[in-house]
Amino acid sequence: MKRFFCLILALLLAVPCMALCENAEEIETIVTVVTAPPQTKPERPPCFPDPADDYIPLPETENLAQGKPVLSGAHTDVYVIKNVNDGKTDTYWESKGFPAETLFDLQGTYAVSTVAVCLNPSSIWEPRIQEIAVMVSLDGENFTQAAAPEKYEFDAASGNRVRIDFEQTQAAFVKVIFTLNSAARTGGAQAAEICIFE
Ligand SMILES: [Ca+2]
Repeated sequence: MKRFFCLILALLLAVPCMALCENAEEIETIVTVVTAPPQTKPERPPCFPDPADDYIPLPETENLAQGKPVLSGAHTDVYVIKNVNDGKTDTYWESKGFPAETLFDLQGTYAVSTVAVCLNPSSIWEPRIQEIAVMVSLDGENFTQAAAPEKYEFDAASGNRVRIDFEQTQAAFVKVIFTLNSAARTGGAQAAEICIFE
């Protein structure tokens, strides 16, 4: 009798196992292994154009402003000056009123020729105009004008960035001076990043 129950138990266990084995064989016969082509960098299909293709291009040389000492006057709310050269466009500086100056110590003398002012490239930042000038100095006390005040248009379609090119000049200190921001709901200048290039 004991042998009979053992036989029944063995059959009960064997039947599902056989069914699984059969399924496993079936699955094995329909799986096709596809090997992905070699890819060493992110690639975008042609049907998905990159919005950054329409951004105002910036020099590919080192951004001399990033991480360097920078000073400004009063800021609005939590939008402190250290946000202006931390390398991130999702953090920004906002002055309290005008004129608003940022003063960069480049910690060395460079032949600078371009300043870029960037806002967050997201389209939730509506188009605006800011008036900006650039002054340079070798000693941090005596400044000369490199770029006269001019109105620049920020638009998400072109990356919410502007580029100020001027005659190449030796500078150890750079002032970027804001005198207007047309955006509603703000009483000061705004910049997510200010970049300085040779
Ligand atoms: Ca930033």
